[in-house]
Amino acid sequence: MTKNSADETIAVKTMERIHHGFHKRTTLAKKRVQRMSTDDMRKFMKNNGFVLFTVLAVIIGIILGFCLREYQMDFRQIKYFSFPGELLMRMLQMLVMPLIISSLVTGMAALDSKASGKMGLRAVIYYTTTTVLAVITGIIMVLIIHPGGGGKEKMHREGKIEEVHSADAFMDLVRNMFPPNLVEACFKQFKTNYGIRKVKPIIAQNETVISDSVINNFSQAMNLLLEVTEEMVPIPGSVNAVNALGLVVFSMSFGLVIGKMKEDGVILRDFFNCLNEAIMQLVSVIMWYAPMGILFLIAGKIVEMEDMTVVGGQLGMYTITVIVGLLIHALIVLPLLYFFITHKNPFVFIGGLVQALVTALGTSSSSATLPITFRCLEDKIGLDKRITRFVLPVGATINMDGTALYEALAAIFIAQVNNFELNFGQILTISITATAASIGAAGIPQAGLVTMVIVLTSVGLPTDDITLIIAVDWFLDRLRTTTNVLGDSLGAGIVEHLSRHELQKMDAEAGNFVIEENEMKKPYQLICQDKENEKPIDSETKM
Ligand code: 7O9
Repeated sequence: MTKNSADETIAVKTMERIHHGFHKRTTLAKKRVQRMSTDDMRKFMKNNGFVLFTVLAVIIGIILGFCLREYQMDFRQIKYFSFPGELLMRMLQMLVMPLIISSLVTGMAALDSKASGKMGLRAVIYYTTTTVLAVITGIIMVLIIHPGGGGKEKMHREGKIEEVHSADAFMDLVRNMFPPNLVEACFKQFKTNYGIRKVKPIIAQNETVISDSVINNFSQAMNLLLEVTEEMVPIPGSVNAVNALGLVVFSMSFGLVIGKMKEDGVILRDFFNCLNEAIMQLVSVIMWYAPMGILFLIAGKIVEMEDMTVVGGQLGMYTITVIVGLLIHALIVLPLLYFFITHKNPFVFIGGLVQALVTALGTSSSSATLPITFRCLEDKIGLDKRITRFVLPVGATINMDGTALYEALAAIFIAQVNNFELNFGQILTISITATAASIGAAGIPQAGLVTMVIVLTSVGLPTDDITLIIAVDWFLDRLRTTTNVLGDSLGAGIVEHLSRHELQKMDAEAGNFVIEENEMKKPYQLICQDKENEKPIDSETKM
């Protein structure tokens, strides 16, 4: 065969292949339209059936919990009863670490440093804006409703408060950003403890004086020895908890470097990409168990809770204030922000998130909910994976709108029960510390109460009064967590919208022409929503 005829054959074959591909795609498209009613209805039912299960689980859980309270189970029985819920928590937590590492590494590696810088900046602006808005909402609510009017004498107290030095907590946060041992970072966080050190009085340190005193005046020497005082000193320690902040910092830097290495980094990029896909498949399996787990988590908590008669008067009003504040932030402020930026219906978005929100309610941990949040955002809402992989873990670590709202509100409530008049400067201080505390919470060991102590000490409020609100904390934590998860997810939606041009540019550069195949993989809601999204492709194929 001559070179020319060989070229012709190749050209003809290529044409045939292109034609065949085109034909196949059009046939598939036609079939898709035909099957629309049956297939998509089935898919629709499948998706919504799942959501229905989850919501039903919450309702059944609440009813079952209240019914079983009558039987006054003992501690052992309650633990047995909560076992299926505990299993769900363990399964979710099992996936969190490989999930955040692999998603951050691939998420960062998929973006060049300029794009990731821009997106990172957008995410950070969103996080700070929404956190500040949350704090303002909380403060306005507590000032309007004024739940702490009647003093604290008659209020119920619960728990004990440990003393914390703000400077030490801040230094722990920075230390935790750089774990000296990555393996240890998976299960330990650095925490400053306090030890007692004996301090001699200055005069006693002078040898000659003390020996003279011993010789000359025995009782004077005894007095000097008795003057030895004790001092609290910081000593290094640790607590058993995942050092999320350290892992996040490491994974992001690692991903950025892999991205920079271009061809040389392909093996690692593929490895982490594959790891991420595999973990996400495990998440799909666990999602089938989630409704069952959530049912028992909620029922177990209701059976276990103390008698709620203590939640009368002021504590009841306080609870209502927090609920109203969180609802305003979650259902008005955040959706409005989403609407103004993206011009899309925020409630369609929230509708796709129901499972993640319910899981947050059941687990009261936004990090444990992270696997489900990923699934909802990528599969149901159809956000670009380059965005979710990068924005969600960072959001779960530093963006806690509900927590910020709660801490500012609680601090002012404690001021109110103490009849402590706060001036504008003090309210500003509370806002700033509450924002900072919510951003740093994941890096501060045993954050829950510690961050609250920091906020209170910043304006000189008595930290002991945290014991007044502990009785309702388990319940409000669940609502805060739900708000946190919603904030992170809407943030991912907003960052995706704002970054759409960069994403499209990256797609064009990567020469990706597989729009249709990807479109076909998307579930029902996504196809409907994508018309307004104008998002060309799914990132999966490019990585
Ligand atoms: C609420 F995303 C991960 F996986 F990287 C990640 C892992 C762990 C992110 C964060 C954490 C973490 O430890 N977070 C953390 C959050 C630690 C201590 C306190 C809090 C605050 O938690 C919220 C609250 O109490 O208001 C809430 N329960 O969002 O989980």
